[in-house]
Amino acid sequence: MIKTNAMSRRTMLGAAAALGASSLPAWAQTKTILRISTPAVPDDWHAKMWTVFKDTLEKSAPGEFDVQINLNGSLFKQGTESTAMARGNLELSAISAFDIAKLVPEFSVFTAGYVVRDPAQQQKIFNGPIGAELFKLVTEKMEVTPLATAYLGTRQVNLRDVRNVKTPADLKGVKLRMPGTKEWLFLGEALGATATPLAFGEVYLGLKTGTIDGQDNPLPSVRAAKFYEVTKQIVMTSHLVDSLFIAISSKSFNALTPTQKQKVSAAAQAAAAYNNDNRIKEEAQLIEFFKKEGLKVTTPDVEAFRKSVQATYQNSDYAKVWPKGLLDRINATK
Ligand code: KDO
Repeated sequence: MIKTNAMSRRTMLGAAAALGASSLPAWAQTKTILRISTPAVPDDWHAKMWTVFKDTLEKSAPGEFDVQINLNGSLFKQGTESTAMARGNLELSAISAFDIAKLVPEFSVFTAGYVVRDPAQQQKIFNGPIGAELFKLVTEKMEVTPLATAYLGTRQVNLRDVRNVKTPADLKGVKLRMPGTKEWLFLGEALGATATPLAFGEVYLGLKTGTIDGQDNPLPSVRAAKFYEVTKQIVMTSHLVDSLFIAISSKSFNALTPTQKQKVSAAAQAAAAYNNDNRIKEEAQLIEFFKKEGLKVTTPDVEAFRKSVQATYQNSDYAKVWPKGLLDRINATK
């Protein structure tokens, strides 16, 4: 973890203990830098939530932290944040189930389409015993500590040209952009499309120029990243109730005092709650917005998508590493 002056941590802690942190002379004041990296665009809720994190922490622990927010993937490329945190090159990010599944295969159950039902169930799953068990594995295997679960939204298919899409067969041959890991590409193929890897920051141009035929993202991100300007249709497949886990490098977290740990966790919870409330509210209103913008919003045969996607996952190697009974426990979470 980075400190703003050269004084060693041990000396600082000794001095702080002797004097009480607030009575340290100005020259000895040090702030713990918390660098955040996210591919989120500024206008999306999971970008704005970091300001809530920063403000909450400034209020609860004045002068103790220097929170630095880096949006648009400007500090670390999308998908590289977990490794950066494990190495201690980055303090915080919001990582996906897909990022986690690369190192914790059990977690891939949450990359599968049509597993989590809605945002309320998502919160119950991750704030209950299932979350506790799986986050323990994350901390052990990834050297990052999950602090809160944010709802990224429910993913929908967004196409450049209008198409009659009722079942996965109707997406045959559609070059559907997915983030560039095999777990994401598998989801795109499970939807019936030809999955094409591309970083989030390149999607707008890809849609504009036609190097891809479509992309999938929750409606608030389609609005915030302005994908509606370069697409003509949204197919309401609702294939993934997506999550992002606010996580901190374990090295950084373990260097904090117990009180600081509690304050950082509380700030992460506040950030997630802000994101979740606003995103859920906006998600309910966006269909009208997109229609006004001239997009066709269509509803496919969601049951046909559900059946086909679920079967694809059940017959895959992913399902083989899902802990016995986990899917039943998820389904039983109400
Ligand atoms: C995306 O690239 O489609 C995705 O929605 C994947 C998420 O896991 C997350 O990285 C998100 O992009 C970014 O935060 C940008 O919104």
